[in-house]
Formats: sequence, structure tokens, C-alpha cells
Amino acid sequence: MTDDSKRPPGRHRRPLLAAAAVLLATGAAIAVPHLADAATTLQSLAAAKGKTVGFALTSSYLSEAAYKNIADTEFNLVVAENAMKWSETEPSRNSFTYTAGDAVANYAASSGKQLYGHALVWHQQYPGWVDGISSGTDLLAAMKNHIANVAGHYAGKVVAWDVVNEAFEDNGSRRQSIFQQRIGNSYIEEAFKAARAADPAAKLCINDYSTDGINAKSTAILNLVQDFKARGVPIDCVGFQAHLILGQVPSDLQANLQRFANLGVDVRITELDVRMTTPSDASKLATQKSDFQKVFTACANVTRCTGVTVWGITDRYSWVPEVFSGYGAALIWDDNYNRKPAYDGAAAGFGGTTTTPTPTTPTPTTPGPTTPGPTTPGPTTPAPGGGCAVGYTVNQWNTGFTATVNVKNTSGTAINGWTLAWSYSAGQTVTQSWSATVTQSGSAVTAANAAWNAALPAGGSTSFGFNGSHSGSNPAPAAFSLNGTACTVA
Ligand code: G2I
Repeated sequence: MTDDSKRPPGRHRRPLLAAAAVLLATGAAIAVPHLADAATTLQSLAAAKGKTVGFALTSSYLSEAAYKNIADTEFNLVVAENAMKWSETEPSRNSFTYTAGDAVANYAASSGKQLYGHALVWHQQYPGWVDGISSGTDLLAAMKNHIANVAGHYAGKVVAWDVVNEAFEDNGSRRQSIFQQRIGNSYIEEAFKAARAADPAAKLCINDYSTDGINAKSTAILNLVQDFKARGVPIDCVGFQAHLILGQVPSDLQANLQRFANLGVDVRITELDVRMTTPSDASKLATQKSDFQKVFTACANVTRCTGVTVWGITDRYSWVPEVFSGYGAALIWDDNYNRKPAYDGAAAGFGGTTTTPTPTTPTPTTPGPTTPGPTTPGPTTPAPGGGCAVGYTVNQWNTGFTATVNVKNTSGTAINGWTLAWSYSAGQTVTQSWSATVTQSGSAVTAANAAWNAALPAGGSTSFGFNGSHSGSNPAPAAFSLNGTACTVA
């Protein structure tokens, strides 16, 4: 089950932060990820499809270089994990505080990312004074005032708002929140109208969990969208949180997204994570990779899906273990900021592909009417005399390292399927790879393409990476060969 409303009260993430502080203070090894190749970041794949890939941000974590590096490079949308919620923005009635929310907005602006607003009305994380309001009229006034102020404050900055969050029960009935009980059914449309008035440019979304497949709850939201559209109540988008359990991506996810899109609203995966029983192992991580790929693929295949947001960057900071005892490892980067196989799944779902440079077209000659056109050589292995160029960069610490390898096909012929080979001179050992399958036998290492980056057009390039260990000395390989052809080393 994915219901987070049963979170044990008073469980804070302090122990996790304390543990992280100890880890940092003791100088334990933390991988500082490379600056990813622009051609293979999640955001560049998303942008190529006209979509966004987002993450839930808690600004204080940006002080960790590894966190900030991933945030900066991999994503083109950001949402506040908590900072724009009612409890954070209006702790006492009609007294607004935007310090934490503004930190998220400022990060979005300074890093050139879209900002997504979360959440104006929700039955959790609202301030205590709301509980003291007994009349529906008064609560409606308080809700409208909250929306007018918060959505007004961020007007022109957010692309969209989760206006109402988690308003339905799994059986499709209205959740009996304080808003439902005091104001009645109309509270949702009142919230949407207030949000439109406060920020006419923002897309207005309803957001929920366990609505990823076609079921009673998602159908209730579908009916609400239909009703709002028919009556002219503003609504622009529907968010599907996708807090998923390993191996349980609904098979009708794409069909579900599409039936909403068919009503004329945008759809988005808004809070993706895929939790597993901990500890993780290779088999669970492989299933998780496939799960991420399925979700990203579903969004890629629905034109009106604006993108996917993941609910955090690293397993080090995730709401999951605090709420679901024995579960965790739900995100794309592990506790030490190493990419998990889920990264390749996400990339593949968004059509992860190689860079295709602008072709250097020879000056056209006008062929005579009977001149046969040029024959294009079929994609094979590099043409004789063709070549490759390899860039190899590492970030290393104590006895560990992260390597990024850029492979460029400098031959005039497309390559379909590649293996890059090199050898290590100082006993280095590869432990985990992404965007290629890296195997090692003694000092000899080979990296074989992933399915999505098998094709390297003439002049095209791709990147892959891996983690490894060393015993104090970590010289770069002296030579590389691609499909048996020696490469130049950049
Ligand atoms: O529960 C997972 C998500 C479900 N959909 C709506 C999201 O807004 C929600 O996010 C989570 C945050 O990830 C947590 O970080 O919402 C939780 C609140 O229900 C957030 O947890 C709260 C803790 O309950 C507080 O104890 C803590 O002080 O985070 C606060 C700030 O760290």
C-alpha cells in the first residue's frame, strides 16, 4: 500500500541527518559524481522530447557538493519537498513566511530550472490553527486567503501548482479531510478558482497517489476533471505521484495517463520513487531499473505528459524508510550518491541515445538526370582506417573512484554495437557501471554498449561511467580500443 497518511506522528528525519553528519565528519568516502556529459543527462533527454525531469528539493542538502552537482546537472525542474506547504508558509493565520519556499524558487531561477508549486491544499502539513476553525464559511475564507497569498507570491515563478493534493480515498469517495467536512464538495473547485485568480499563468493540477493505474480512485479524479471541464471550472493538469513498490508498476499506467490526456488536461508523474525491502541487491536493483524505465516510457509515449518528477535525489534523504519500516532504496542515487541502475532505466525510458552531431554534408553537386544517387554504406563496424577518440576522467578519494568515459566515433561509418577495451596497470577493480556493461578479467576491462546507446553514428559520441576501487594509485589507462580499433586518447 502506498498510503502515507498513516505516517507515525513525531517521526522526524533528524536521526538520518545526524547519521549523515557523523559520516561526513568522520571523512567516510562519498563519491563526488562527475559533471555528466550534457548529451546523456536526464534533463537533456527530457528536453529533447519537450519534457521536464524534476526532483523534490530540500534546500539545506544543496550544501553537499554531491547533491548539488546532481541537482544542477540532471534536472530541469524543481519542486519544494516541503517548503511551500501550508504549515511552512502560513504558520499562524494571515501571517506568511516565504524564507524556505523562496530558497527553492531562487535555486530554480539561478539554475535555470522550471519551478513547480506543491501544494496549496492538503490534509497533511497544514498548521494547527486550521483545526481550530469550526465553521465552513470561515475555513473557506481561510483557504482562499491562503491560496491568494501563496499563489500570488509565486505568481510568474511557478509553471504549475498542485492546487489540491490527495482529496480522494482508494474507493473513489472523497477523503473526509477537514476541508471536505467543513466546506463540503465545493472546496476543490473553490480552491482551483482562487488559484486561477491569484496566478492566471500557472497550470492548475490535482495530485494524488495510488492513481497510477486505472482504478476507482483514478476514475473518481477523471470524473472530477470531466465535470470541471463541462462546468468551466479551471483545471489544467493531473499529477500521478507514483510512490511505487518494486515490481508493481501498473501495466495500464500509460493507458491511464492517456485517458486523462484525452480530456484535454496535461498529465505528469509527480513524486516517483520505487521502494524495495532493504538491503537492496543486484536483482532488486535490476527490477527497479525496469520499473523506472516503464514509468519514463509511459510518460514519453503520452504527448500531454509534461514530464517525470522524482521525490528526491538520494536514498540518503528519502521519506520512505521513515514511513515504511524495512523499505527504502527507492530513488536513483544510493546513500553515497552513486548512480543506481535505475538511472539507466530512466534514461532509456526517455529515449536515451547518443549524440548526433550536425552532419558535415559535402557540397552538393547537381547530378545529371541519369546519375545514380550516392550509395550510403550500411552501418557496420568502423571503416578501415576509421577511428575513435576516448576521454577518460575520474573523481577519486581514498581507495575509491568514479570514472566517466566519453567514446566518440571519429570514423566516417556508423557503428551499431560497440565494445571498448582497456587495461588497468595498478590493480584497479570496477565495481558498478551505468550506461554500459563493464566486465573485468584480471587487468583487462571491456565495456559493452547499453541497448539505448548501441548506435554511434559517424561523428557521434556517448558516455558511460562506473565506480571502482584502487589501492592508493589510480593511473588512467594508457590505451583504448573500440571494436578492436585503437583509439586516440583525449
Ligand atoms: O509522504 C510522501 C509525499 C506524499 N505526497 C505528498 C508529499 O508532500 C509527501 O512528501 C512528504 C515529504 O517527502 C516528507 O519530508 O511529506 C511528508 C509530510 O507528510 C514530509 O515529512 C515531513 C515530516 O513528517 C516532518 O516530521 C518533518 O519535519 O517532513 C518534515 C520536514 O523534514
